[in-house]
Amino acid sequence: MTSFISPEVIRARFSAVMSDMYRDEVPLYGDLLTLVADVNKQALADSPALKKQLIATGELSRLNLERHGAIRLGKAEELATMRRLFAVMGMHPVGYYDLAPAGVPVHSTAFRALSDSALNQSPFRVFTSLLRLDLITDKALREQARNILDKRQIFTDGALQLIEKYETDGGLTDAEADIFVREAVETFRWHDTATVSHEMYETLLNQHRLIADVVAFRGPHINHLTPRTLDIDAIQRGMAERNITPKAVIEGPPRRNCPIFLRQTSFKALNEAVTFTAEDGTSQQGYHTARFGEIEQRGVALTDKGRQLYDQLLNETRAKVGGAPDESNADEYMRVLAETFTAFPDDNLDLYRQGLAYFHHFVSDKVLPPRLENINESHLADLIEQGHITIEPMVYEDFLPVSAAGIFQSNLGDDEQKSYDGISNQALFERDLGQKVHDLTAWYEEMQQHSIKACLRQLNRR
Ligand code: OOG
Ligand code: NI
Repeated sequence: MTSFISPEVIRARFSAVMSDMYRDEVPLYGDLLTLVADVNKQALADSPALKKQLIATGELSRLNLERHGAIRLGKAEELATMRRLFAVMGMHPVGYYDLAPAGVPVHSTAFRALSDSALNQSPFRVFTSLLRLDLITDKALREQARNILDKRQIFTDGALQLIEKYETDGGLTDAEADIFVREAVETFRWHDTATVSHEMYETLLNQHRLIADVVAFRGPHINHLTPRTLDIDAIQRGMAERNITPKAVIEGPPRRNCPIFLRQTSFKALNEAVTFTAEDGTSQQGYHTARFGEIEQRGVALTDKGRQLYDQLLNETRAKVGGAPDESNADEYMRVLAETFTAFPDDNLDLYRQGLAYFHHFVSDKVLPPRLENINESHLADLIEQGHITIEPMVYEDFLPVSAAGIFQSNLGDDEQKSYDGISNQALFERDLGQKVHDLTAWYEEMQQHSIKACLRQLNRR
């Protein structure tokens, strides 16, 4: 019998190969990794409690492997095939993000592993956007863009064959997995030649920079690869010291004792030389800005109730400073943000009791077992109160639409703040994708229930 290699191993290999490729292509990314490794080491040395937490949840061993990337696709078939490609690596679509209201003509999902143990083996994830050509107002240009995209094939024959093999056989052998990784990574590579003329590029650019980024190239080059830090404020300072200019504000919530959701910063996109090809076949030199650097700090996943409070406080902050933050009001924004978020409880037990965040549950080995028959969920609050069960934050594995829009915007140029009114269309996205996305909140809810049930079973056995 042939033995197959686990999707977790394929994903880990792919993530390492992708990281090496991106380091070769964007040397600044290598500098960021060094900075992040230094800051993380320091943060762990400074806080034994944080280290203990990350050991309990299994996150410590994955910390230095942790990355997310982002790509932007041009057509429905690309999205459907991308789903199949990621499935080979055990990555599945979670969540629907509509970026149109924030002025970015895409809708997106994130491909990632689904189980706790799979995530801890390799947390690699990819924020994947599909361009919404329907939001191009100029009908002739929309057709032109569609024709250009129709002609491209972003996957290699080798990758397509192995995806099919995986689907029919139910797995890949070790040797096949190596070939698959080599072939799959080709899709994400940077190309310094465009598929269109410089004139066409400019026309696309004038509709939206993002449209040019997708339509003018042969494939969906990975546009950033984001390592995870334990202290993003230290990173923001460290970037400035190394003469890497960070974006004006850190996206997401302010600094807190109990980090929530996701805080992200980035440095501006690189201006890269590109060769364009005119209609008559002659080549023209030009530039394109697409790729940038990003770093993130992850905190606890919030419940719907927590997310509502988060959105409310973020909106209040924006209203107080008069809109989305930029270079001119960065300090003011960060100050108002911190002040406004004092309304968000900043203690794990408070977050838990008020149902604002999700937690892992563990049976404590320090406290004698409770004298109770038939322990069930109604005892949970008391068990936690008395220390029989301890809780640790469940890390947020996903993305935030407002932050994502902020990251897109800061790298596209500040001139593009318009918003699209087109209807958000998850059903259309899922039709193009070829399946429904996993519901984001339901996923955390299920994980938390799973951890509670496991604890109760363990207590009842004693
Ligand atoms: C994706 C931006 C979203 C994040 O971390 O929120 C993202 C893109 O620029 O293509 O990666
Ligand atoms: Ni990102």
